[in-house]
Amino acid sequence: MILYFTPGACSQASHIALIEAGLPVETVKVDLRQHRTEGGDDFYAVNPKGYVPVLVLDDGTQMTENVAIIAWVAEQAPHLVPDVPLGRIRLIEQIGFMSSELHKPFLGHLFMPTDEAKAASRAACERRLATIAAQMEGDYAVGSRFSAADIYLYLMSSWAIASRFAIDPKLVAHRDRIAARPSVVAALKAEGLA
Ligand SMILES: N[C@@H](CCC(=O)N[C@@H](CS)C(=O)NCC(=O)O)C(=O)O
Repeated sequence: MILYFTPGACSQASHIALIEAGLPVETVKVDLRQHRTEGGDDFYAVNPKGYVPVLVLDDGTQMTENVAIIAWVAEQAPHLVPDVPLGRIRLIEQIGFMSSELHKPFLGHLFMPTDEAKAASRAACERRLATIAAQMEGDYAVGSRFSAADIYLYLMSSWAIASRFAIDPKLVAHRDRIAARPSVVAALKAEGLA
C-alpha cells in the first residue's frame, strides 16, 4: 500500500498508525505548495481534495481523511483500539474531536489574517487540549493502555508545544512518552525529520 504524506503534516498520524500496526507501507512525499508528488505528478489527480494523507491499498482502493485511515488501520490491528466499552466508537469520537475541533483551529492559528483571529484559534486549541487532558484517566488518551488515539494526540500536542501554547504538563509528559515509541521514531526518520 502507498501513503501520500508531507513531512511533519497531519499525515504523520496515519503514518505512525500504519507502522504501529506493522503494515507494510511505501510512502510518496507530496509538496503541498506546488501540489505535486516527489515524482512530479499532479497531486490533485491523486486526491481532488488536494491534501494529505491519502492511503492507497494494494487493490487500488483509496482512502482519505486521517480519521478514516486511522480507524481502518485499527481494524487491521485491534491492539490500536482503546480498551474501553465501545472502544472503536470511543476511538472515532476522540480522533474525530481532534481532527475537526483541534487540527483545524490549529491551522487557523497559523494562517488567520489578523492577530485577533489568531489569538481566538489559539485559545480554542488550548481549551480543547485541556478538555482532552481532563478526560484522561491515566497515561493514555482513552482507556488504560496505548491506542491509536494516542498517536493523534501526540501530533496535536507536538504542534501545540512547538507553537508555545499553554498546555497541561500531563500532555507534555504524554507527548514525550509517545515520542519515544519505535513507531514514532521510525515515522520521523522516514519523513526525514529525525
Ligand atoms: N480533513 C483532512 C485534513 C487534512 C489536512 O488538512 N491536510 C493538510 C496538511 S496537515 C494539507 O494537506 N493541506 C494542503 C491543502 O489543503 O492544500 C484530514 O483530517 O485528513
